[in-house]
Amino acid sequence: MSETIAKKTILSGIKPTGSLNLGGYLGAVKNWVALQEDYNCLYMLADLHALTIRIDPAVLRKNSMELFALYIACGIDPEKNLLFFQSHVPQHAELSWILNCYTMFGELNRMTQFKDKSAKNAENINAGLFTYPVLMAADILLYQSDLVPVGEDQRQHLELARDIATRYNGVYGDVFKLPEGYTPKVGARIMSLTNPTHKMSKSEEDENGTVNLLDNKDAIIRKFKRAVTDSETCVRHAEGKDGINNLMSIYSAVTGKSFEEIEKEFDGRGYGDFKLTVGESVAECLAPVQQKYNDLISDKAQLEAIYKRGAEQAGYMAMKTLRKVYKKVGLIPRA
Ligand code: AQP
Repeated sequence: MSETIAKKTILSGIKPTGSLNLGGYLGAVKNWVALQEDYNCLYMLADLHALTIRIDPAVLRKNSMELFALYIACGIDPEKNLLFFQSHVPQHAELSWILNCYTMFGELNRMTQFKDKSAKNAENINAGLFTYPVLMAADILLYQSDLVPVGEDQRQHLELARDIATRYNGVYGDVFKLPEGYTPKVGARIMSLTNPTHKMSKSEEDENGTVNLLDNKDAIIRKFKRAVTDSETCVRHAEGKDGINNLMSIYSAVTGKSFEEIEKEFDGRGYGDFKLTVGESVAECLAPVQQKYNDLISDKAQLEAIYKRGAEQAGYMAMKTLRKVYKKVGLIPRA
């Protein structure tokens, strides 16, 4: 058996609902880079998922190309991984419909992310927001993925994907592999700099709370200088010190230093000093990513060649599963 066949398959993706920020980078993309040697990795750009919110078409196009180039600029090698746009592989939407018919209303109604997101978007609680986890199940099951890196907020969706697969397999035989969650060795949940009890999110309204990967050095340092801390002056990781804990997590993720080392380094030094150092180290960490991004984004032909090849190869894998699924439920095979 060749080495490639023995490797496990991992699938993940990010929605282009905004610019990639430090949360998505440290919490997801940076870990993906570390996986590319040991797994068959499929990294999609989850553009269909982005449509559950109203987004200006020009903004969506810009975000999508930017995010695709950033995947590569962050170190995801298109020669070692499959990189593609979800919307370029129509089997995602096709399988999603079939799986909708094997998902119960009550199951979707229990999804806490649906409740959270509909509370935030009371004027646009669309059916896509409700069935989002079914499309996510289709994304995962199409490629017979073994592992899916998921943050805490996606864990319930992964459980649902397993339940849907189990239900389908129970009727038709073992068509879908049951995916497991993958927890990265180093995981960081990055919080907003101005509201450190909330995660740093693409849709956050306060731009000072979010550090985007393409922010320039001055903007990065300015945002860190304004970061919310607490009334102590001691850099230590402790309950209730959400702002400092978050800054320590960020500093630890970009430098590799442990919390203990960080506490020692800043012993007796004030918060101003700490915030400036964190800002500078983040800017330093992002400089090569930005340099590579600038080279890539001006080479549209190269990007197009990469996503075209990605969609062809992903489509080939996806079709194998979809053909089986269609056949099992009794649809006439395509001539
Ligand atoms: N702040 C974060 N800390 C750690 N990990 C994060 N991720 C996102 N924000 C953080 C991880 O990035 C991956 C892709 O996320 P996504 O864009 O598909 O969905 P999301 O988690 O809903 O991201 P946002 O920024 O909050 O988007 P909006 O505002 O549009 O809903 C996931 O693996 C996620 O865990």
